[in-house]
Amino acid sequence: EGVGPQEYTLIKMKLLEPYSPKFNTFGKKPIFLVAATLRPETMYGQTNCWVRPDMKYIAFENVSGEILIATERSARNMSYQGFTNVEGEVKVLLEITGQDLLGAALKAPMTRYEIIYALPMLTIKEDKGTGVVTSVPSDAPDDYAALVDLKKKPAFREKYGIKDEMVLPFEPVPIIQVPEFGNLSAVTAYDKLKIQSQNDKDKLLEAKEMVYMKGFYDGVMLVGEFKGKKIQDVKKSIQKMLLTKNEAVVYYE
Ligand code: A2H
Repeated sequence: EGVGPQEYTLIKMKLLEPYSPKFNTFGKKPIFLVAATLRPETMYGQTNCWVRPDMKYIAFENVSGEILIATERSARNMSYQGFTNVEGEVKVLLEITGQDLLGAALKAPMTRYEIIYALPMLTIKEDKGTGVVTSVPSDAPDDYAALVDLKKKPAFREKYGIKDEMVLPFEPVPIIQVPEFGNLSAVTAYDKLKIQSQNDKDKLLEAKEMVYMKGFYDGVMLVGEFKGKKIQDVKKSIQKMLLTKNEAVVYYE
């Protein structure tokens, strides 16, 4: 990481009704989980959203009257970036844990899956992004590892009250072709390194290093408006598309 602030794209994942009773106090205001990503061009491949069950999240209102859910730390940062009515001020409307969000049904931009679900990822860091992570198992080894953990361990699903239908129908979607890695880079790297679970830290780091540079410089879009184009040439355009449609916002930290 460099010396300057890191730019993230915050993807707005809309909470679908019926809401859990905890969210009843917000009336008709739309509610979004906001996920920080460095890879807006991969949003075509979202299969679910990740939250950490034991982590604290808050709900607060932005300048447009929308309710956003993220960590309090990130909400404070957002309040200095024009997200809230008063600079530096976050009015905490609700405190919840990741556990409370598990199984929530969401509508996310660009993905072919009409509804996706909030699922548990145990390796989410508290001091990065919003604490909400969007899952693209085709291209992110961490996401693929966590999805496989849920798919192959019924006890893990049960522990967190995750229903089969929130996990089993969701498969990695081929969205980017990378030379030597095919159209599901994260899956290729996961298999090659024989990764066992989301806790396989060193191998996951290695997997990420294997695919990222190559993906960025030689990856080609297989889907969407920029099909056939190189990632480095379309990343910004895809981000812009999301921003224009109000499906994402820029966030720095
Ligand atoms: B990325 P960096 Cl397809 N804890 O988005 C753990 N991971 C987090 C996080 C947190 N609190 N907040 C964000 N992230 C993830 C897509 C993606 C990402 C792809 C490929 C690689 C990739 C889909 N998940 O990240 O430390 C988010 O996952 C590679 C590192 O700031 C975010 O982008 O570099 C990335 O890590 C930000 O990590």
